[in-house]
Amino acid sequence: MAIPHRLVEVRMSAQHVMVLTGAGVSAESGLPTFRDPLTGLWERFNPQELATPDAFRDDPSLVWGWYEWRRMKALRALPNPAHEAIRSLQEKVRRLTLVTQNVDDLHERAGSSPVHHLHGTLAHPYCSRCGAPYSFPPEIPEEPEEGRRVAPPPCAECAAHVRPGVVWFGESLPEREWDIAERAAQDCDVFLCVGTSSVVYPAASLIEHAAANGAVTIQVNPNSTSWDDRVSHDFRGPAGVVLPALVAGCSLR
Ligand code: BJW
Ligand code: ZN
Repeated sequence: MAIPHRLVEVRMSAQHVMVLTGAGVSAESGLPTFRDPLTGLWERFNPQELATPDAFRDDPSLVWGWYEWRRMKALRALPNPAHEAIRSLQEKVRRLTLVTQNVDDLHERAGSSPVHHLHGTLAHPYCSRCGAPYSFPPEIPEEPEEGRRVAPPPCAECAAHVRPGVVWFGESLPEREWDIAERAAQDCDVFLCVGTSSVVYPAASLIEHAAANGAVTIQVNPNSTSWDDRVSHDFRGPAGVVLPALVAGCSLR
């Protein structure tokens, strides 16, 4: 893919690149997105029944089983060329802040560090009553069938249900991660937005802040979003193809 010369210059002079990723960055690893027509999770599952605190209170085994199914899928998935390209960009630019809405650990497994998870992670569940962290047993269980109920484990401290370590609708984002993301959006001179529909707030406000502060904004997505006409550069294609091309030949510092 041909990358415009002007964009190469932008990267050469960048002091601080912020990367925000969404489910689309893991799509080519075989993990379904939420809102893609036909393949998105919300085509087959109702978010109100799975991704809210009320849903967990009403049917903890349904919700825990669904997240176990997703955790097993993520454990068996491998980072793809998009994750690798972001890792390699981190090595090439002066400063890079990587913020993800994803709950998988594919950025970490591609070698990126640190990774700021705005919506938590599948790896760190905690007690729904006292907040005590829960550690999964080391052995990887069989992948449960889609939609199968699995009882959540009891908390070792208070015996209440352990819940997935993710951020549901109506819940606050982790304060420290959100602070880092907000500050990076104010400070960055290049904002790279990859594989997100940019509809879930407050994460979707980050590109707004970066653009308002004069950052060059770049979107990588095979489909249209409300940002198509507002970004400085819109790359319409899969992240696993576009990002390696974007990062190739970029030698900075
Ligand atoms: C590819 C590709 C390829 C495909 N390559 N790309 C302001 C206005 C309106 C509403 C609100 C607002 N502020 C807050 C709200 C409410 C709510 C919200 O935003 N609702 C909107 C949906 C309207 N937000 C919240 O509730 C948040 N909390 C909050 O604001 O707290 C304060 C508060 C407290 C009390 C009351 C009110 C406010 C929390 C949001 C938590 C989101 N949680 C989820 C589930 C997490 C756990 C889990 O994984 O199950 O997070 S929802 C789901 O959406 C998940 C994702 O991280 C998130 C974003 O989705 P993402 O990543 O963008 O995925 P998709 O599927 O939408 O898009 C994928 C994209 O990839 C597509 O564009 C494809 O085209 C593309 N793609 N293949 C590149 N190969
Ligand atoms: Zn507890």
